[in-house]
Amino acid sequence: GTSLEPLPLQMGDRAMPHDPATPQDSLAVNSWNEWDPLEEMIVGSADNASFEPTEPGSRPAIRNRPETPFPTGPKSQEAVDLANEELAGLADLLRSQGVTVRRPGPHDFSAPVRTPDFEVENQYCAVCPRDVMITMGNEIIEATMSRRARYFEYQPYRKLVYEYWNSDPRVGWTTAPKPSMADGMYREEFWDWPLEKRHERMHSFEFCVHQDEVVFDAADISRLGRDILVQESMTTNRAGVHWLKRHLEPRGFRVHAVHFPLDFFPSHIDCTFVPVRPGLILTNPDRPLREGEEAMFLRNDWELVDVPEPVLGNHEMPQYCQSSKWLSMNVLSISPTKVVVEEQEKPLQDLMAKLDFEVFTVPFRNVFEYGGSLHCATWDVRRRGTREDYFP
Ligand code: DAV
Repeated sequence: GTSLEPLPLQMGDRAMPHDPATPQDSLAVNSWNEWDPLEEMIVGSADNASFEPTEPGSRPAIRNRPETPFPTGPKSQEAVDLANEELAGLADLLRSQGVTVRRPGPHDFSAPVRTPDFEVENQYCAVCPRDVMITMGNEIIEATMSRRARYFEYQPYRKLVYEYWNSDPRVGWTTAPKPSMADGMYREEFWDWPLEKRHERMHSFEFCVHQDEVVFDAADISRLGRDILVQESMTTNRAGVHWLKRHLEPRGFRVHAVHFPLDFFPSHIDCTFVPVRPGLILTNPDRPLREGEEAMFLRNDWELVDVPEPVLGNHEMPQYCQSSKWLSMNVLSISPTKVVVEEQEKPLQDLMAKLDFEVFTVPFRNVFEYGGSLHCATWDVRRRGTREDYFP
């Protein structure tokens, strides 16, 4: 009978960009890179945020006062309100540019998490959808995440995901396999390595997570059409890169692991290597790409441009912020000609203007203590455009 014949539909056939019968642009979920004209965006929320707990994958510390214990439990209402005001400002700016803005649903981040393998006293926040959610063409992928407090961070986005998924049978939805996050998944001594040891080991790309289980945060991924970059980091291991390769390559993508050996605490690619339009990537002068990995860009005449020194030094960042001063380069593209830069980052604004961008600014420094800036605090669900091959 016909039921035993192989299915004619290949995995990669769903809404493939070069099938003229399928106009991708009209799908509810469609985003193939970091810069195409933005149509629909999720902007994070600081509602019910808590301080990130100390756990094997994370050792939060107060800036300039590492001996003082890091606060625990819910953030103050004042800190939540200040961040929410800036997130609302970004949402307003995007709306003024014709973008549909959606927000995460409510979630009690002060609640503990207990699984068969671990227990953690509270969760974190929904300020940075970028860390957990990613649109890969017409498919939504939920990352495994790398930290216990973030195990259930997909939940505030589920209502939106169901809505997109129900709205169109061509919209894909995949959740990556959840790692155990048991003690054995982590290399706890990583946190105590002296600087010399980090320096010695900088080409081994071994951080606080072992290689046995699949681990990745979505924010270690950068999308350039057919080509997908994945940074090996504290939050993404080689098994994570392999899972992404095996999931995405049958769907017509090419996955490239990338490395920045001088970053001794790498986490998330979007303060390090930031594509802003076809042919142009903003680079971090402190974190050069591993030798050889720039070849695909140079071969295709892409320009790598170092950003200027951030306005704030590392010691001047907000006291509870665990990210580096390079949040300055965490810019958000509205289109290949329009970019949003943090209000006080004048040197970077000037560079972007010189590179022919129309530069928009919003204040965002009260969001920094939640671990991100403009790119981190967003998740693009729809950008007008199709999958292009920029690296033939
Ligand atoms: O350079 O400190 C911060 C990115 C957080 N989402 C950095 C990475």
